[in-house]
Amino acid sequence: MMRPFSMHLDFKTGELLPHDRTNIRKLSDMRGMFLDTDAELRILEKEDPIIYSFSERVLPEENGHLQLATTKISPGKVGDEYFMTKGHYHRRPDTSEVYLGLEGKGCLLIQTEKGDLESIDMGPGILAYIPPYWGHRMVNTGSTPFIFFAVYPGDAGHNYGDIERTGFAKILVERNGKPLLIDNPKWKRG
Ligand code: M6P
Ligand code: ZN
Repeated sequence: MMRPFSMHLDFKTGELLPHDRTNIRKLSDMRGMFLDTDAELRILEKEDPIIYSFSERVLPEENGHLQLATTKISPGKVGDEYFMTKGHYHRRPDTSEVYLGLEGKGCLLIQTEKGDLESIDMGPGILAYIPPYWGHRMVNTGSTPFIFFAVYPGDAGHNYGDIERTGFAKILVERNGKPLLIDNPKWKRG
């Protein structure tokens, strides 16, 4: 039987101590996921920016356990589309998740496979509950790193599937200096 434990979560930096691994997602790991592929190429000719990183404590991928992670999304855009996580459904689709905003300004996109989409503005202290069956992607709509904490069932797993090809039904772009949610022309109903 696992022994109880505690960790330290720095609310300003999102650092979770101790953690077992940090995963880094660069623009080259997300090819084709932003709408403006010409803008993506122009950036990649010069550099390969870190879009986001997330640190996890490795816990059993079993029913009854929980997974804990903090994610930091860099500020920035590809064309006029804000940096974001890949987004995913759960491999076990009947599992939920909690996202808690810690620092910066962001937006959560949540959608069903049929494309019923909702958005929730995120910031420090905003807690979002993602019910079973809803895919989820976080977007940094601010000019500083956007940091959030996540907790989800141990055996939820990740299903990127169609999201890697067609994305979400809507995308977040900057218009007149402000975020605007628009239809994603590439999206196809699952
Ligand atoms: C959060 C959690 C993780 C997820 C990570 C990055 O920390 O939801 O499960 O892996 O964000 O998001 P994604 O897997 O969509 O790239
Ligand atoms: Zn999830």
